[in-house]
Amino acid sequence: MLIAAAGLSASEVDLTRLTSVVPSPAQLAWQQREIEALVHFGMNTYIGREWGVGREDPRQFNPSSVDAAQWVAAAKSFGAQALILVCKHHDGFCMWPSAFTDHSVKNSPWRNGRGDLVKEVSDACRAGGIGFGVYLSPADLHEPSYGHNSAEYNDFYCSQLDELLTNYGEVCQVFLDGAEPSRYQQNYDWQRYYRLIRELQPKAVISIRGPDVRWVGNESGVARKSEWSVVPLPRVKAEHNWSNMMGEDLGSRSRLSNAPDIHWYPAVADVSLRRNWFWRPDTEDSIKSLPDLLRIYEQSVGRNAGLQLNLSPDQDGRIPEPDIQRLKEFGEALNSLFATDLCEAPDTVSETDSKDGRTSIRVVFAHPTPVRYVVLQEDISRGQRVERAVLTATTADGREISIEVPAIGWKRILRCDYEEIVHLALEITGSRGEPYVSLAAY
Ligand code: FUL
Repeated sequence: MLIAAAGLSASEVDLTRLTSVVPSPAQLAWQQREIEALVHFGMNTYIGREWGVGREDPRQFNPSSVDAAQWVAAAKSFGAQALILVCKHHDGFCMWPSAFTDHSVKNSPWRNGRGDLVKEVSDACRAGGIGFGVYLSPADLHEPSYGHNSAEYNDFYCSQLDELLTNYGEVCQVFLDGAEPSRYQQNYDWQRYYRLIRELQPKAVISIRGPDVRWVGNESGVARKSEWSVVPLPRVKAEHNWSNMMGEDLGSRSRLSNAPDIHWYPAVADVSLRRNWFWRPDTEDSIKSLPDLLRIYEQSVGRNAGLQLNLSPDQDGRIPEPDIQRLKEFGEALNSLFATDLCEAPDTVSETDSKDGRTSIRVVFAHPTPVRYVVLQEDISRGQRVERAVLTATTADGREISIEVPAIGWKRILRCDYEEIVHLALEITGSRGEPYVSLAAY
């Protein structure tokens, strides 16, 4: 249910300035996807390292049974709506036959040197009806110009971007990783990269070291308690290289009030299903448990961030069976936990109310009802507005249980685990203008 309340009075800050910052169409589409799969598979899968050094022999890459359709099915089984493929990691080994380097699948025995993983995976994503994204590591330890001749390397990097963004159909995300595995200093021409990406794939978001989606700041899949999508950038836009933001408070009203330049810049939380990003032998015991995955979902998607869950195909090129099983359990759990909104039951009465600048939503159940989750959402096409709210549940025997809600954004999932509830009330006590909020209970 949507509520549109009477306007709240503006205080010391110009609230319209804060609420006028809204997502671009590509950012909105990205946020609506909620869950994405990331896939790390490459030279590192064969050498037992997370970061290769760039001098590996391409002949080591020789999977016997790469199965992109299996990867896409695994991604879909837990609700991922896009798959982001590591096309090149920091070691520079390309998973497509790039014309600009010899360090690629074309010099491996895989498919007799005629393989193109980017093609196989992008085709499989299209066939499976999910988005396809590319991770092209800005750092490249194989390429001689990297860190030695910045201008030359920038040309090289743009040529590779051009290949990936021209030859494989629509791309929904370009993931520009932030790691710097070398002591040499490469001066990346970020503005040139962004211009090229915008020109070739206008619907793609540019994430991590890009202007559209920021890294949440950890690799555990956990967002901040208040995750703001409107944030100040430390320098003027033209100069800023959109570095990661690590502080705890990125977008409170006081942080924004003196900032000259504020942007819609939502967070993505990435995490691997296993301990490592790339497959390693003997790591089956590190596959996250179902309760771990549900907690990660609650603390990422449920805290106004996107979730990117990484899958690690093994040396055969398949995602191992125990991983497949766990992903399926995760997807089934999400489907069943969030299947039916209790507020939609025919005998449930819901109403919204606005008095003295305060907005509330009330839900009265016809019978005492167990409520495991309450899910709040803002209509983010009108910006992120709610700063504070309180959810109060009344039990069948008249007790009241309250939860403080710090921020909402795209989605706030509150884990309640209430047994017998007759009444739920959400009171919005702080907002940057009229709140547009929906409430669902499961
Ligand atoms: C990091 C990289 O260094 C890791 O290897 C991995 O690719 C992760 C997603 O991003 O910065």
